[in-house]
Amino acid sequence: MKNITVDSHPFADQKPGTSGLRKKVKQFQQPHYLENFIQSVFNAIRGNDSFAEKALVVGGDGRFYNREAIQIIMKMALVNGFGKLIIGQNGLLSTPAASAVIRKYQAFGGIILSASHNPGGPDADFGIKFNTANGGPANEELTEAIFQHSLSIDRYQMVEAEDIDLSQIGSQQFDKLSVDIIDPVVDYADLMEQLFDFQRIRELLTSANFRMHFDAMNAITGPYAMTILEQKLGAPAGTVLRAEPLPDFGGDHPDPNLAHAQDLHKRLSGDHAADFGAASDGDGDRNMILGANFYVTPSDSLAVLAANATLVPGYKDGLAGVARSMPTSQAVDRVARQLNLPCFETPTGWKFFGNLLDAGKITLCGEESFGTGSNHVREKDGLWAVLFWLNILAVRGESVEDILKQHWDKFGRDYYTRHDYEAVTNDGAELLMTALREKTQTLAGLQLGSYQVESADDFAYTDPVDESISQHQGIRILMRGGSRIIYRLSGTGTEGATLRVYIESHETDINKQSEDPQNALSELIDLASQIAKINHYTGRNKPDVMT
Ligand code: VG1
Ligand code: CO
Repeated sequence: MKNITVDSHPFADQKPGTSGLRKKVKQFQQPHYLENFIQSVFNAIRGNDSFAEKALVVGGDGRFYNREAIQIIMKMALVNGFGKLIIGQNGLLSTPAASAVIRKYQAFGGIILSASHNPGGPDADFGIKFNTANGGPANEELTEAIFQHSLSIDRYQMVEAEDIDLSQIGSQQFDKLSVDIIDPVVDYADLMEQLFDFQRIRELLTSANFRMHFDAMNAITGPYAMTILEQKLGAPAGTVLRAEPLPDFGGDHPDPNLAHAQDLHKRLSGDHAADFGAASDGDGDRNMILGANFYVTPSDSLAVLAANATLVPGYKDGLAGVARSMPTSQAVDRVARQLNLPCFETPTGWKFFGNLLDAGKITLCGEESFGTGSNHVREKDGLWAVLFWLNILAVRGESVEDILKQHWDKFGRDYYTRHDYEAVTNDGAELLMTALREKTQTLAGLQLGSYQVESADDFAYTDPVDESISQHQGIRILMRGGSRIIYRLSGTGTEGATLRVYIESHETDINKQSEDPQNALSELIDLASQIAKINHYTGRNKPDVMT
């Protein structure tokens, strides 16, 4: 084994986005690209004295290039002074499990290899992110420091050595570095068992009149769902669909929405529909919830979990507070108001919940993008949300649809949709946002069709814990009565730009709560494209994806 220092040169594009650095696999495979980024991470976190004593957790969602990347990271960690690595068997760890493992073993932090819901394979996407000791994504200050290091890096260090075999659980020594290979599921499954009433969920899942399906989308949650749902909770064999993690996710997008989970959707449709359906994404942090012939928006899901939290053992004493990302619908705000709980509105991206969770200001939080989580880890957690729902269903003994309808009856329904315009030109997208930003100054008070603009701005967030400020987090057009139109550009894409338009409106009339959201929101949808001149700037006259 020989230590080497490799001369390198900076790449200008290693700025982490909403959730780490995401690029095409081909880009990561260029000489020095991955190594530069890892060295930049190590350079940014060096100086912390626990570097050598504490462990670094490493794992990923199993996508193409996961194995190669882990070997490189190990060889770099050794020379960079780490004393111990904790690695999921075969290099696998879901994002929420990585967070749980970092916390449980009081690790220094972790490196998660994933591009989440983006497709995988030699021509698709790869990603890396660094999580800190609380188990959560690095904050903006740290990701910026990593980026700055990447702009000036001229060398990195590693050993020349054979690859390590990651297939056997146990400890081994890699020169001075001890490497613990752990079962990727056990610690996570234990944590779930502490939070939820497994006995009651087991009764539900084994009863003759309840049927569920979970679509793991050929991604990382397969082994977790098999262990927890089928083995521990007794769900019938075949409950988990597409359970084997594949490096290319079977060629599909591991993105839990109706378009990408068609088989699941079919099983939840029609006269013979199953009672409950759920899916998770590539790295296991997202969730989609379905009832028989019924789709639950992620924003509503968060609100229902908050309203029913005390039915679940892990939350039986109530919630400290809740938070949602700015574009997420205001459904949870209504629950918070009723329960007299603090409710926070953060920018998009899980990293913004970290301080609120660490400070004990919130217990539950979520995003419209199929993300829900709590203070049990510092990432959003797909299977956790599924178990939360199952626990509620087991206690209430009602259907998903009935639970939602009662919820809307009590709080009103927040009609909600997100329209994505994918892979538009960067220039067009930037011009559109710049023009909108200017326009916000003239919109207040205007009557637009049946809506009157109350205020418009570019969302800025001051973190209530450390008072750091994050600007330019999305254009908000707020109407009288609470309807909203929001625009922002995605920070996770790898091709051109993606414009996201979020549209919502509150309906308290119980007789008007069963419409298709696209119809209920049609006037606002039209307004949204006129105000931003979407066709003019992007050349598109309809979105690529509507959720
Ligand atoms: C998207 C979602 C955001 C989420 C992020 C990471 O970001 O909108 O809510 O936190 O993905 O999720 P963007 O910048 O593309 O809108 V995941 O499951 O990719 O870790
Ligand atoms: Co994800």
